[in-house]
Amino acid sequence: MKFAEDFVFGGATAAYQCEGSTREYGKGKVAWDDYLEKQGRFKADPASDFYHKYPVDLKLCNQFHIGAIRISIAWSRIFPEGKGKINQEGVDFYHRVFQECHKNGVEPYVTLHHFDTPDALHSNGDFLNRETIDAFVEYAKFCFEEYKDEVTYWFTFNEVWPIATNQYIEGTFPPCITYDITSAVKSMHGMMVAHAKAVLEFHKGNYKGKIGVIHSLETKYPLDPNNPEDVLAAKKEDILANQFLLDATFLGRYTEETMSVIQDLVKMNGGEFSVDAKDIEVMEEAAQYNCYLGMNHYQSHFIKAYNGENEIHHNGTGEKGTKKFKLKGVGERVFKEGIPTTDWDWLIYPEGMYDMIMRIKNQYPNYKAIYITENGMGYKDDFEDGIIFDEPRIDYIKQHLEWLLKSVEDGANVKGYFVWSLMDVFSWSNGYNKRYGLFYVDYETQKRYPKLSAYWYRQVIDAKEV
Ligand code: BGP
Repeated sequence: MKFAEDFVFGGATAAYQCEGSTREYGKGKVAWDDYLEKQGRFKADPASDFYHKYPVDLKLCNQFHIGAIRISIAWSRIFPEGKGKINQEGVDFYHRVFQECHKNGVEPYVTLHHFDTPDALHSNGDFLNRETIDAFVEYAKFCFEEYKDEVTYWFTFNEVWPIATNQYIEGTFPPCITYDITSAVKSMHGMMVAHAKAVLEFHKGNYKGKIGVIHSLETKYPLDPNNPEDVLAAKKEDILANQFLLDATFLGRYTEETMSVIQDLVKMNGGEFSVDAKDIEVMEEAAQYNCYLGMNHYQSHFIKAYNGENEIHHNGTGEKGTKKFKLKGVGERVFKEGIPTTDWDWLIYPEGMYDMIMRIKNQYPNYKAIYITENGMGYKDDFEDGIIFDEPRIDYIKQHLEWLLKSVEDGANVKGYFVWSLMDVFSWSNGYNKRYGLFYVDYETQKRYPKLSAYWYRQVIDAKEV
């Protein structure tokens, strides 16, 4: 089977991971700035210096027939304090980037929030604070209007669950809180209300473009499907990480099943969670105006029941086999024989992507369209005289594209696929040895080198088959 003529092949990036110039040209502070400095492992400057190198990266897209790029706008470049005063230099920068995209025949798919709430709002509770929701909506409105002639495809948030879990459960993103399921749930709800309000503004503004949200969706399988305890553990993790957000996105409310699991988890955590009827009104109204879902997918999980103490270890160095994830009363993620992993212990199981696409199609038939907005493989690329043989990455992407095609064959409306990442970029909790790019970045010289995967991807794009 071939890809449709209008299937979109892209490469993905995010502002903080590629731009560099984190405190230059009027950009306001984000929580990461201080956090990374204190941690002292690595910095986000100059990263891939996209702030200056974007013409080079967009030319590479053009040369390699990559027709779309995911870019995020750094909120604090536009509103350094999160709201109020506008930084014209930041506004102009994105105009230049979008114009360069179009000059190269590359369609920009633009995310408004990719892990980088301005520090002024982040330090005040981020999306646990209603003030952040209001500020986000103002920022979104500003961007819709300002870039309406240059941007057609919008996403509000990138990965609501990873923000919540990394900030409040796993503690790998600032403010680095651990095992606080209640705050994770509340912040997800806050972001989904912000998403809904932004979608309604977009609709009201009658813009010609399209809008949606991006979720990281990982399929949760019981380790032993015949063990009811494992089945329940997988169900709980799925509801917490996936279904809560899919309900909010497509139904605009949380089903009874979702709420009962969420309430149990929150209670076990010693917290409380209630939903304002006004939020539901807004979310329900907005649910019909999502034009598509962005789905990031890297891995699936096999879960077994776990009631011991919390124990999470993030493998942020690439030392294979060091990752641990045991969440009390939810479950333990385990390796499964026969399923390969990356050096960072991410399970390579492309069938999981297919299962998730089909689940959305069946459970939320109003989903309209899906774009795989991120998929790719973190790998310690060998660089020998400018030649990078990244066969494992090619194999990873190939398998995922094959399963994607199978989902299309089985009736799912999947419109596009973005490799994470276009070029090598900074990785939030891993730094620079975890590379994902189609293009290798020599961080010393900022020179780009196409990897074998870039040549392979071009062939797929040209042939429209994998
Ligand atoms: C997603 C994020 C990206 C990117 C990617 C790879 O969760 O949207 O920003 O970083 O994952 O993750 P990592 O860099 O942690 O390996």
